[in-house]
Amino acid sequence: MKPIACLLTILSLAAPLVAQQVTPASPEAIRNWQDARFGMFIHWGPVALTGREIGWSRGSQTPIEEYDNLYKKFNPTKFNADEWVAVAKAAGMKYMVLTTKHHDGFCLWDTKQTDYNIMNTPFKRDVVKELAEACKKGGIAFGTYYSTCDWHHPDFPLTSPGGKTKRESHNLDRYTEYLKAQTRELLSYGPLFTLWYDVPQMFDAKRGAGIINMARAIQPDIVINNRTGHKGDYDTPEQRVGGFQIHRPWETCMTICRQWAWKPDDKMKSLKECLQTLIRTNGGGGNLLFNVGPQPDGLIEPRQVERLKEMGAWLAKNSDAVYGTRGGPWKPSSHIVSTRKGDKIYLHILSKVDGPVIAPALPVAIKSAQILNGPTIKTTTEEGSLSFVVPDNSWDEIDTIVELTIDGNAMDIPPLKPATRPSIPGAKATASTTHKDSRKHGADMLLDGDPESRWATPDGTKNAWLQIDFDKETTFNGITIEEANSGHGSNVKKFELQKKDGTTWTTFHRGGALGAHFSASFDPVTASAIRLNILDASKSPTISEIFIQTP
Ligand code: FHN
Repeated sequence: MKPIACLLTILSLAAPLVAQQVTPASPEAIRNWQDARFGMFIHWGPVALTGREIGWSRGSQTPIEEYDNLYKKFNPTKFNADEWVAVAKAAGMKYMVLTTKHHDGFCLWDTKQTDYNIMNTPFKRDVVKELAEACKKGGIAFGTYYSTCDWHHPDFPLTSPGGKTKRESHNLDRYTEYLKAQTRELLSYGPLFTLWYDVPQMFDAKRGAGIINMARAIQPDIVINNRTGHKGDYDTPEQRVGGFQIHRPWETCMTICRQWAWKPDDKMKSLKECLQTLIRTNGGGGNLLFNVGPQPDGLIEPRQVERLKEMGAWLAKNSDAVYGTRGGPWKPSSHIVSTRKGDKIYLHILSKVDGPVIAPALPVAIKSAQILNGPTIKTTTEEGSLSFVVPDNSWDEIDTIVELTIDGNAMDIPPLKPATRPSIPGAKATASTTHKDSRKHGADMLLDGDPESRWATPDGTKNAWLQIDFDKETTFNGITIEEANSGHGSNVKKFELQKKDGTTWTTFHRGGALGAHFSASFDPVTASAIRLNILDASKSPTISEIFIQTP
């Protein structure tokens, strides 16, 4: 091949890669974003008038015509940006991300790109402007959520319900210019803490890179998530605590209730669930973006305000173990996660341990140890294990924090295996089938408390059962099942949970997918044994841990 032809071939192969290249966020900007650890997500818009889900209810529970005219009645007269900021600060949140435009296309700011915006409602006020100013005044960072897909916009190729309906005529390039113009408008309310894009239907890495490069040309230190079509600066596991990851920033986004937008009488998480979600997220190396959905009158629901205040009160006492920390050095296990900064390591013990707490030994000397804000404690390191005893009156039902001061920088310690203990003490696990390497992938791996070990099945297995025999009749009202190798999805497609009644098996829960962190709560069940019956799977099922929750 002639040299020029060879060069042209190389350039043509390299071109797509070059087109996907973006100017990365500065290390300082990433560090600042990670130090914040905890932020408020807000899903809000005229859809609050219906109490149904933002975007998704358009064309499903609410006819499109009705949904798209809600804005004409939207008049949240009790909206007060300073009050929202005060709620976030009282929760201990360091940043706020507002849905400026969700999949339904409605814009919460005075955009010049479309009339479908807040200025053409009875409210006639620029919510984004007021919130950006209130955040600045209140000393917390402000970021904007902006839906990459837009099921309302005539140029976007997909529409409601659920973005599954194709539009006859569309123009993605023209829509991309619309998105970029609106991004420029949002950046004008800045400097923004982050640009949080979402659901990049039809957007590939090249198109996403164009958005990122444009935004970074305007605000060089803007931090952008992984939902423009390009991987951006940070990952965004959703409605679950992300896995241990310290080489790339990430943030779990999760609802305080069940729905993203406001829903009357929605089930709200307990304080323990809220705080342990934050602690497990930080222990894995991530931020938590915790969502509220304000009411149609502009108020954040009082019970949610109260729950957030309770989180803030806990954080005020334990801030050293959260803000500015990073995950590790121990990888998380079911009952212990760790955070670290400077010469401090914080062990977060999330459920009471009878007897000594045991973890893999640190590779550095421990200079001192204490219960955070409490008594000093004695640590022992021998035969590769660190152990210590927590005084009986020091246990905290949500998180008992032990602060270790070490000789050196905690960030220099490589990741350590998790501190494990049996997830259901005294129980025994068996299975209908096991991978050929049963020593490594036997059913007992389910109960060892080590998220890195797993029960596995032979390739091609579509159904199997797991049985857990308790050491005595046991009553429980919840179960957590951690499916391994499931990424952001699930290989399990259908399952049922059964309890042993004498010699018969009775089903007490049925489900579809499992995933990395499946959990279910139900009326108390009493049994001597339970079974997880996997009825269908797309790949040979493999489960790393099973836990039960007792009333
Ligand atoms: O469809 C949206 C959903 O409504 C919500 O905004 C979440 C928040 O991360 N993002 C999408 C689902 O992944």
